[in-house]
Amino acid sequence: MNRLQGKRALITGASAGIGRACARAFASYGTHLVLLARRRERLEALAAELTDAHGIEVEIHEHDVRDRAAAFRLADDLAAHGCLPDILVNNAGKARGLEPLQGGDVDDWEEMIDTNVKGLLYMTRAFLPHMVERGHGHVVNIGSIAGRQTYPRGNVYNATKFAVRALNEAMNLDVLGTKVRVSSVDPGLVETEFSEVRFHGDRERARTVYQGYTPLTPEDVADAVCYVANAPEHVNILELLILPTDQRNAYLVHKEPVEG
Ligand code: 8X3
Repeated sequence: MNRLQGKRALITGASAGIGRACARAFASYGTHLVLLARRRERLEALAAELTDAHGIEVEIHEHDVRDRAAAFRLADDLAAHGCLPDILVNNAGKARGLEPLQGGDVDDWEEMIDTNVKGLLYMTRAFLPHMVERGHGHVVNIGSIAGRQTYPRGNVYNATKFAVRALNEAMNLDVLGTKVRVSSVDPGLVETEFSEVRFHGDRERARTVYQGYTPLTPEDVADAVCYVANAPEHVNILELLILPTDQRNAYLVHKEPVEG
């Protein structure tokens, strides 16, 4: 059953990877979209594609989730023109670096904490009150297996995703008594730009992360997000952990040797 048709979903980090796949998946259900990312040209192309294919309303905003004031301005703006989202997908997030903590780059840490934790908080603080006031809404946080188990050199990235898990739990406690739902979709290894960003643009190194086994695709994760969002209103899926079959925990991955 399609319970997503005619609803409106706001997705952060929508220009690529899991965010873009979520935009396409929601569009296929007939969900109107508010798409946010820093790369406007990519959003323009995506919006054109989805409007043509599905006849939905798509608005795009060049937006950096680290910009605290921008989150509140956007919420006011969307409220003013009647486009508040029914579903907020807190997807924007990143890993920077894979160094032992004692050798970590503090700028990398700041970027991860600002984006993955503070960015998610700003967006949630801006939009959750509207959901509570309207008596419905759904926040879907994109967590990670890295928020359930640390792995060597994951340190600060792990900490940010542990924070997302804690906040997902906390938001659930704090909206008790309302119909607002809060869920976390926690993927394992997904082939996206994630590793290229983590390795500061080193494509070769990034490629090896996904070699010798079949990682998740962004579409696999988007399916899970839509499943969670499409549940009947009395059903709140608090957490959904999704891993490739070749991965069984944060660091146990079965890889076949790669030729060459
Ligand atoms: C991304 C998954 O295992 O690369 O959050 O940290 S992992």
